[in-house]
Amino acid sequence: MKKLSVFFLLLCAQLGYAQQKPNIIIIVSDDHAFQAIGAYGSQFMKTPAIDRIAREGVRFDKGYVTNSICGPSRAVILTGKYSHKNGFKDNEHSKFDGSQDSFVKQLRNGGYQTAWIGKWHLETTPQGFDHWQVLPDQGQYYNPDFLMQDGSKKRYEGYVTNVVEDVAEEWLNKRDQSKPFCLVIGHKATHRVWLPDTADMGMFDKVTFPLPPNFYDNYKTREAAKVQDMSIAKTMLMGYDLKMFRFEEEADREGSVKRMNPAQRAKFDAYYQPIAADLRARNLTGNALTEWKYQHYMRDYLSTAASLDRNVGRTLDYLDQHGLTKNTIVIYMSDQGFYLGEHGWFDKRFMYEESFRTPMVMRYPGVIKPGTVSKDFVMNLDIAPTMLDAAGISIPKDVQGKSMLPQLKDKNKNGRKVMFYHYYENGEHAVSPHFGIRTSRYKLIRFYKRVNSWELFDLQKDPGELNNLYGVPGYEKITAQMKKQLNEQIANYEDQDAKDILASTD
Ligand code: SGN
Ligand code: CA
Repeated sequence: MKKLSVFFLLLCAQLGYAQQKPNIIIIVSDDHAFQAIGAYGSQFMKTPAIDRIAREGVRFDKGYVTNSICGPSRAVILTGKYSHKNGFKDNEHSKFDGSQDSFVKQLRNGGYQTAWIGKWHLETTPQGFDHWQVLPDQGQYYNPDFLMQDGSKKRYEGYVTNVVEDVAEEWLNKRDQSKPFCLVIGHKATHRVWLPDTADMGMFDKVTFPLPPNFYDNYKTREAAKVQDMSIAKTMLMGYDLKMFRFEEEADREGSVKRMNPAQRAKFDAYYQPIAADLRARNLTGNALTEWKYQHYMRDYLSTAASLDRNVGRTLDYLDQHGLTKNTIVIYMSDQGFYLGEHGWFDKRFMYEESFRTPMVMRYPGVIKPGTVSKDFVMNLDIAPTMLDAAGISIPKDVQGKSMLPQLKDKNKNGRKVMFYHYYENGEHAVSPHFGIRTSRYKLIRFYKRVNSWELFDLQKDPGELNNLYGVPGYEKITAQMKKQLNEQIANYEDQDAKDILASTD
């Protein structure tokens, strides 16, 4: 009898649990490299909060984006459609058409309470949310302004990553508790100019970081890589990026510094001024200067990431403290990957692994087994359908991504075999537009507009993507196979631009 009633209770709990729709929190950071995340094997720093999500859920080792840049990636996350379908192709000319469908609108129609807080960066203001409060454009690290839903602007005192988390928790506190919720938390960190919280300045000063093996890439055989303008040596600025000002006059002119209150500014000066003085005294040039820039870049970048992880931890703590952990899906991801000196670069955009791939971890108690490591190809394109699937809402036919849940629930189910990528912007950082595909072993890229060329890589033999095999004797067969698959992908996703480019040239 006793046994029976325990069984009955368990059954009821199970049924009740199954009927309740899961809450959803998606944390989207900016330019956060997987090379800087403990769960991804980082040697550089610890990220206990992101690692906790991975440990209690799944770490996607092959998470990718369809177009490696901020606004376009967010538009893909929202719509589950490629840039040519959702209309937001690049950061320079696109404006997001908020009247189109999004997974958040679908969730809202399905009874969810929805909010987007923090970095948004889609030019038009959000549509279809119960609540939003977003940073204008890229936002500011110190004392950020927010665009409010009523059209006003509100300035918050403090460091942006903490403030975004504060605002997100404020919304969680006042939400309607009778409904499930979907909250997107958009972080500015770790975007250029990698300005850390004053509390974290200097935390990596004692560390000397190893140079990536391809730091001194000569870009031989890769024309587009040669003409880019995103190198640590040439593009990274001493003042703007690395805060090596002549403090008396220059720092006051810099927007990000000018905003600081006197207490913040005093800490900023106390940290950066002696470093700038020391650097001046050393008179470095050539590779010595480039390597100094790399070390200083890494210190700023990782210190900025420390606050990001701490605030992800605050979100997880909030869920624990409010009894929400069990019934809330948590996703942590970046809008794309980032170069931490690989190929001599910072920034993103290229279809090479460091920027094409993005960190992505997900916790879904009761559905995803803790400690799962996924090696399936998944993309930011899949977030929208996955969330609809989790909420039991049917996925609209025109959504191009696929729910990740079937393969997470059943090891025998596989995801896609080929990934299609298309990057459009042809401006800042001089990265030529390109599209291409990646299979488990090979990558084929077609550059156009700025540079007209093909690249083929054997990722098994050349994971650093240094050796372009396109046109190399012996690779005809694989090239033909890859081109065939590229055409299939283009047809499948109905990318007319890519189709026209291939039709008009070889
Ligand atoms: C700014 C940055 C670029 C960066 C783009 C895109 N320049 O233009 O370095 O690549 O944003 O960033 S900056 O001088 O303003 O920092 S993204 O976040 O939208 O992808
Ligand atoms: Ca970005």
